[in-house]
Amino acid sequence: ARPVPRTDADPAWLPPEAFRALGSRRVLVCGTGDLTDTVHGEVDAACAEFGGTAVRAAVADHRPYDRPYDLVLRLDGTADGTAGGAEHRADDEAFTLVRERGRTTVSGAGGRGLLHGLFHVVRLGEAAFGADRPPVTHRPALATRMLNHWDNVAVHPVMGQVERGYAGGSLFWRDGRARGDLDRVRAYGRLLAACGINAVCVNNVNVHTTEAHLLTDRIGEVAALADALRPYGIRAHLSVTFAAPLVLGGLGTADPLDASVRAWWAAATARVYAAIPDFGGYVVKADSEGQPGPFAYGRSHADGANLLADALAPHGGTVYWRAFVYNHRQDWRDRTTDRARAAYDHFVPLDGAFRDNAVLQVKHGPVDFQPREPVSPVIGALPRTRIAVEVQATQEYTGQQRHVCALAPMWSEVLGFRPGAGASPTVGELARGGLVAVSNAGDDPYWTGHPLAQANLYAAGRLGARPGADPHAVLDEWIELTFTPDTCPDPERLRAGLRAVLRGSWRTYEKYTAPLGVGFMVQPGHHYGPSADGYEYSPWGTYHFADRDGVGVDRSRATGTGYAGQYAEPWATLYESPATCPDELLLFFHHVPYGHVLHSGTTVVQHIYDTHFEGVAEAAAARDIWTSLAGLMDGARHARVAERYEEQLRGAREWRDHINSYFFRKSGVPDARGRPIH
Ligand code: GCW
Repeated sequence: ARPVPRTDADPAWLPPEAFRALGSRRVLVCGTGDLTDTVHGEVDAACAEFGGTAVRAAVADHRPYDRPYDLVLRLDGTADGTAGGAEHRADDEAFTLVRERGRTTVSGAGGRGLLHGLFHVVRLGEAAFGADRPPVTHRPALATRMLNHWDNVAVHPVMGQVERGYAGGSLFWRDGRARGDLDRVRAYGRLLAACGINAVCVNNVNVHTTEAHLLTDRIGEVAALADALRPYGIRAHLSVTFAAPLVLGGLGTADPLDASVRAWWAAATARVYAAIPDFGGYVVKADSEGQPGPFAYGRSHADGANLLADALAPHGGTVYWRAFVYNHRQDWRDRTTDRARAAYDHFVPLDGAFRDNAVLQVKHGPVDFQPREPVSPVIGALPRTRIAVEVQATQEYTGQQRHVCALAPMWSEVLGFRPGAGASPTVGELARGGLVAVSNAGDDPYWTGHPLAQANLYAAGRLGARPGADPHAVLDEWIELTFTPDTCPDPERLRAGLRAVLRGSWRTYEKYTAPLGVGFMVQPGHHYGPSADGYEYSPWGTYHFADRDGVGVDRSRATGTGYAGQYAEPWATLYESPATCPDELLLFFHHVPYGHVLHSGTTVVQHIYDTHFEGVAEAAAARDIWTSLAGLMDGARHARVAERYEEQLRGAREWRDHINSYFFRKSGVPDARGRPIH
């Protein structure tokens, strides 16, 4: 049995108490191999804690079945799933659960399936041992649920160790090397397995010089991390620089069609697989924000992606090629260039040109993880390309883990969106390449800085496995596991309080920040706090064009940048006109006068004032609910969140006053309700 990793970190959604039901039973674990050892270790630890018994048997031994077990966790077949092929197969991750004649049986199709089955039993708690349950097979809908860590090995002078990280240092890298004590990495892998993550990219997509070497002379460090994550069913991936043949190989070019470049990648990749036989593949940010790419050689992004796909193919690996390609040195005077259009314009013409093991990794919105964006039109527009959808768990633009912003409801809106007409597939169904989340975890004792931000990490895994799941149910699951309300004096009040502060938190955040989908009114550089014109005259392509008469970006076909025309019907027509465009996206698609009347019946400027006052009131109400929950949970955790709520409230007021004053001064229109505006 593999011992459960012990660390000083917060147990997050796997506190000992969550194992009570399982740990007080008679449990048989059947099977051999790495992942079965992990399952056995979990069962052992739980039974030691809660008085149950754990027995281990090999698959071939049938006698143990005669004894009266409450729970049998059984590996079917011989595929433990950790050896060989690097490709994720959802079938290996499936498990079947049945309860009959007083016994619950979980059979895993592979080692990963067995592990998922174990954590399913943990989630069910006592309910796993109640009434009979007919056999149900559970299989993750998306084969890849990946975390991208924007972690640097060497602390970057501007971005720090974790780019856009709000939870301390890196979980993987310390003092310029892979962490020596890997228990924290194992504990992380265990948490990820319990929410359904099966892939991790261990370094920043911006690959600096030190990090470039992970691919070659420092692959041993990546291998050590991969070894620590493997028993939790997680495959390691690496961000690589497209210029690797130049900076590491000493070649004179990185041209994807050059024979020596192709040979270099093939050889380098073979060495990666010699060190990490189940290596998942490469993540690449090319020709984006200064990273090198195929454009330097007059080649397309399909040429670039296929170069790496071909190097990975003999080993079963995948290249995740990011679609985040745009001009970040735009002239703000130029009204014809529209950053929102860029990914579609670059990649749609390449549909069908990518290898089968190349995945196009697309941010969920067309610009950059704002609190409100339309769904990227790229997602429905490349039917012959495998698409992965990228979301941002790290809260760069949603309060930087100082504000509560539960993102499951936002992600679930994205995943449920149908880019085509009628009953056409949802984004969750189109994401054949998987769901990728930029991780929000670091070496902070609570993993995510803000203890409630753990819910975002949890939801990334669960929604990847079940994109159609009810996001509130996912949050409820997280609440039950993390807070085990039944152990507190007033479980119903605790549940209700936690639901109240989480469920609406994204909408609350949206209300007090940039209005009606216009986005980016943040402080330049670090992106925390308001600055209405912070990016208005910058080269980054994120403008709102507010003047004395109105605000918003005209992205219509008729008079604007034409971006609305990148959508299929019915969306193209719906977004084209302010009369049909949904209120929450109005300023993303249209430039309208301040007096424009929304579907809600209020004018744009009055809506801005109203929502900003409401947003602050909602944040204050959430803070008060939180205060009232003291005594119903661990005191230190309560205190950490309480402290962050004070900062959230301060920040929300700052946003309200800044944005309201900005629009009042631009428009001269007073608040109909006479509230203080400065
Ligand atoms: O959101 C932006 C961030 C950058 C990030 C970039 C990306 C890793 O501000 O820090 O770089 O997106 O997604 O590549």
